[in-house]
This record gives sequence, C-alpha cells and structure tokens, in this order.
Amino acid sequence: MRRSVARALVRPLALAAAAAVIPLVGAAPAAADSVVVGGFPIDVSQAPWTVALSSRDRFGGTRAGQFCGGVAVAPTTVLTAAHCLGEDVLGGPPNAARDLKVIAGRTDLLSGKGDEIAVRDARVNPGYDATTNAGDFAVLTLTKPLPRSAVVPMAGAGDPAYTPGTEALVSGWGDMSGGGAYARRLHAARVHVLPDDTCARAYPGGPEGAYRAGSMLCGGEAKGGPDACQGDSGGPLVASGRLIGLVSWGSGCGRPGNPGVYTRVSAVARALDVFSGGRAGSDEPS
Ligand code: 4AZ
Repeated sequence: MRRSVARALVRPLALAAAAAVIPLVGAAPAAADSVVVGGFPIDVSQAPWTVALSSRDRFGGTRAGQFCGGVAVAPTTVLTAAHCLGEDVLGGPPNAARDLKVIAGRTDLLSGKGDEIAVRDARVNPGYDATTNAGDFAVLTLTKPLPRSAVVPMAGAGDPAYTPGTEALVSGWGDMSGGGAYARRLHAARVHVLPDDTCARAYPGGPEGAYRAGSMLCGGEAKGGPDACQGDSGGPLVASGRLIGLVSWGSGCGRPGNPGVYTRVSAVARALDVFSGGRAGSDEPS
C-alpha cells in the first residue's frame, strides 16, 4: 500500500466533511488508534504563523474547507506538505484548484475571524518522493500579504533548535484522537525532538515511508502520547521561536515506538533556492 500517508491524511477528513462532493472510492477509514493525541487548545495568537489550507469546493463547508495545515514563513509565502497538494487530494494539479485558500488569524474554523487569502501559485517540491515521503513540502504564494507578526523564521542547518531533547510545539486542526475527531479550534501539542536513530529504527522502510535523516526530523515522546495526526499535515513544528519541521507522516498517532515524522526545515530552506532559481516561471506541473 504505497502512498498510504497522503490517503491517511485527506480521505478520512474528506469523509468527515459530509458535504464533500468527491466520491471517495476505496477510501479506508482512519486508523482507529486507542491513544488520545495529547494536545490542548490554543489561541491562534499563540502560534500566529499556523494557517489552515482550505478548499470548500473539495471538502465542503462544515470545517471551512480545512484539509491540511500550513505555516507562514514570509508575508506572502506559506509552506505546507507536498502530500497535501497531491492529485488524489485536490483532484488535479494544485494551480487548477480555483478556491484553494489559506485561512490565517483564526482559532475557530467556523468563526469567520481572521483572513481567507487566495493562493496565487502553488509549487510542489519536484524532488518529493511519495514512496519514502522525502522532500514532503510545497510552497504557496498568497495574493495578499499576512502581517509580519504572523511570520516565523526558518531554522537553518546547524541551528541548536534541531538538537534532540529540544522541546517543540506542533499546532493544527487535525485529528485529536486518531479516530477521526477533527478539531474545530486550533490545538497544539508539546513534543521533543528525538534522535534520528529512534525514527530510523521505527521506520526502516515500509508501506508508510522510510526515515531519511537528511530531509526528515523525528519528533514526539518515547512513551507515545502527544503527536500530530491526520489533518495537521503541512503545519508547523516550532522550537525556540524558529520553524524546524512541517507535519509529514508517521504510523498512526501518538503510539509508543512510532514517533511523528516532520519535514526538516533546513532541507526545505536549502531546496528553496534551487526551487525558485531553477523553476521560477516554469509552468510545468511538478
Ligand atoms: C497524516 O496522515 C499523518 N503521527 C500526519 C502525522 C502523523 C501521522 C499521519 C504523525 O497526515
């Protein structure tokens, strides 16, 4: 079952959105983990860079169209996961999704607060590997800037925030139970950066992916518990005030021995140069 991660993220969410118009042929129900993903509600002002990706056309209005997370790294630049923008998710190339929006400054998805900003351009990392999940990031350009105060700096390679043991906060509107209880209000969970070999052992290569220390980051708690889950994908993992990870994948949510895997932001920063330099103006689907 290749690509189970992208499926795991969006299909259950689409199922949860009763108004979803897509026929979910072959959709599997969310993994029924018994573990509660130990987060807590926060106000978006506590992590103002956290945005929701929304398409009401695709996911219906019951959760304002939310289907993934994202993070503002510049006033008009939002990072998210590549697997959030797959054809299986959006039904076509990302730039063809007419109502793809970023919702910023909103804690309660249904409150109407904050801003809904249309996406001008969506670029999926051309190096994304859906088998291992390596390079799971995409770059969205917004039609209107977010306030500077809503932007989080990216941690570069060698930043001490990547050191195992560092406490980090992951935020999103994803599943709170591992069983399909998607949050209406923004939640966060406190996790620790874990040593690469913890994830290398947990994920040597299997149906869900393979841990690649150069482009991924391991986070969670050895005992299980607090973790990101379906619907949080693309959202931020922040430590010491800097962005270190994007929610990417894992086996279930909050399970002991199965930490969360994040896209390593230092690898994104590195790729971004090549990306905008090499691909700017290209209309090729990636
Ligand atoms: C997902 O399917 C997903 N527990 C995201 C994060 C994690 C697992 C799955 C980490 O999008």
